[in-house]
Amino acid sequence: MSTNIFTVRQFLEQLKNVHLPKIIGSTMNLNIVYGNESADFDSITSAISYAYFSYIHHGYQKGINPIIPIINIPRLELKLRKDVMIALDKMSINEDTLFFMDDLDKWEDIHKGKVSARLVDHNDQPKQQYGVDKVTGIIDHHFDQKNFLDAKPRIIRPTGSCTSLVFNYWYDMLGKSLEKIIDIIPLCLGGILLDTSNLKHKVEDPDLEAMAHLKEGLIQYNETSLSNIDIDSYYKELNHAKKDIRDFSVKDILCKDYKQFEFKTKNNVPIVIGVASIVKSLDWLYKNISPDSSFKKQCVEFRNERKLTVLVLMTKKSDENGFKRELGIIPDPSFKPENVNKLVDMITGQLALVNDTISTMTDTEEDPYLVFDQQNVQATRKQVVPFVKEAIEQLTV
Ligand SMILES: [Mn+2]
Repeated sequence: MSTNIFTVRQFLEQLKNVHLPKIIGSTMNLNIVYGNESADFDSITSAISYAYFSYIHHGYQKGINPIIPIINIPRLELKLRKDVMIALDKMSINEDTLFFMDDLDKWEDIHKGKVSARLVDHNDQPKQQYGVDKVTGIIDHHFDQKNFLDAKPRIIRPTGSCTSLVFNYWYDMLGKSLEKIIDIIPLCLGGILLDTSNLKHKVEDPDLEAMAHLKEGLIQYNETSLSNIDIDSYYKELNHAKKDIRDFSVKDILCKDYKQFEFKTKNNVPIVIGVASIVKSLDWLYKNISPDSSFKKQCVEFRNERKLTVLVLMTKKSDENGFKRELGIIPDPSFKPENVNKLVDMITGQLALVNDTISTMTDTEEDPYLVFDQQNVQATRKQVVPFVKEAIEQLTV
């Protein structure tokens, strides 16, 4: 076993201590890579591994201007991702070693006009506040929005996890050798395992390909810390941590896996939709986190704080009766009930929504709170959001 492995932690420390001081306050470009705003395991892994692989590929000894991986949530929210914390801990990386939105906010002032981004796990136009001037690379597994057609690489195709695509791309670039990159195996492995439920769902060829190399790495380097990793128990450990929200506040739960979108109606009125993916059912939340009336009230507060037209909750439940999803819709009173009904009508077929319970908050009578069973259990946020977008674009409000 070679002893001169350049670890992910060493890479991050080098960025912080050696490279960033040279970049900040200079005329150099700020090169960043970031995942989608849910900042889930896959997004975080894709960003860190892209930057790490690129650094190794370009030869860090030659004083290159490296790519900085940005986790696009506030630093304080990382702890809500317990699955990520476990994998980082295996690599002796703590939150102080990483870079977040808060950091980008500080540097961006200095770097106006010089921020060059690679996008992983999404291919959207960068939000204005990120200060990105150009996008020079994309690796993603969401619907191709045909942005940045001259980006290199530009790899967009369906897979279980985006991590697989990032890994495969760089594995080839690095001459199909694991030797220099074995330290990042726990992170890449975790990304693929979580997004494919331990290779049981949504598995595509690139996932299998990446997995085969990662497994090879586990066997080949079994004298390192990797020897402790048993794939099945690692998956169970991560999956359990991901779903462990017992000590969270309502706001934590809404923030943990959240995305926000703005769509325009047919008559060009902007509609802001926030979609919170939640790993438990509403009944579980009412019982374990907050009784329903206060849960609902806090959802309304969240909707108001973020100035949303509609807050959407997507919940999950798995028991002896199988797997279930619920869809909660909490519109702002400014979004009239007849428009809410039209919106719901338009997505009901695609999502097979049934059993709606329309309840109204006790002391904020104007805030309706609609809950449906979503019988199309295959539809995750990746499918639900395009349906909602399509419906909104047909509305005249
Ligand atoms: Mn992803």
